[in-house]
Amino acid sequence: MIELAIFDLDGVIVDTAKYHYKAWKRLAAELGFFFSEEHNERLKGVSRMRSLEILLEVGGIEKSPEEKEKLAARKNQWYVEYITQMDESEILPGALAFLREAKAAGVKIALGSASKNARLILDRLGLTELFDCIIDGTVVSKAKPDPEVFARAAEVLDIAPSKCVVFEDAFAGIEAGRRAGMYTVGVGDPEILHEAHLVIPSLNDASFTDLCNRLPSNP
Ligand code: B16
Ligand code: MG
Repeated sequence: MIELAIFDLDGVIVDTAKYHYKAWKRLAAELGFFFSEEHNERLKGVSRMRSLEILLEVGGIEKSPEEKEKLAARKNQWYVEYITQMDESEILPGALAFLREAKAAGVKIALGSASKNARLILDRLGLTELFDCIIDGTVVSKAKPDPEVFARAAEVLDIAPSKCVVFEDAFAGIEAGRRAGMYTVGVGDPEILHEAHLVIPSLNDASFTDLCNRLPSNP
């Protein structure tokens, strides 16, 4: 019986990847090279600093740790400007109904995101109140596929990992959920998310109760 549903943010509830891309592309342009959408795929679910390192690798550029901090801060300043303009209309189709259904089923809801801007995004989307617990990049030190972000949510709400289900769009996130000893539902491409217990294309038209009934008897 599931008692806690943990949701990744970017790619599951909202598509902030386009704003991350806009800001990273702008930074690459300042550094004198083009950063393609294909390159950007490698940044999904990855921490801010690791994302910058990948970007610099693509551009064949080396920077000192101090310069990297400055560049990451610069990118984040633009990114925050973009996401501050967001509103409820950017919640991905079906996500709100799905969250409400889970809540109505008596299940606790947590956020498990790598983003340090997660609270700002949830506020802009008007979703903060729905969450019983928010674990984001400001409180965890180890990035997915480390299970820390999901394990922490279960710990805070005092729920056994075997009673938790994680909703994730990134391969590393599914691995993190499995390593935490939880059920995992991949949201997106089944070829990428094949390690998940179940995969759905999006939260649109999905039923939380139905998905829970389809999970195996042990995670
Ligand atoms: P920030 P998630 C992740 O969010 C994004 O997928 C990833 O592209 C981003 O680099 C990371 O958050 C850190 O974001 O720069 O805002 O701290 O998918 O874990 O919700
Ligand atoms: Mg994600």
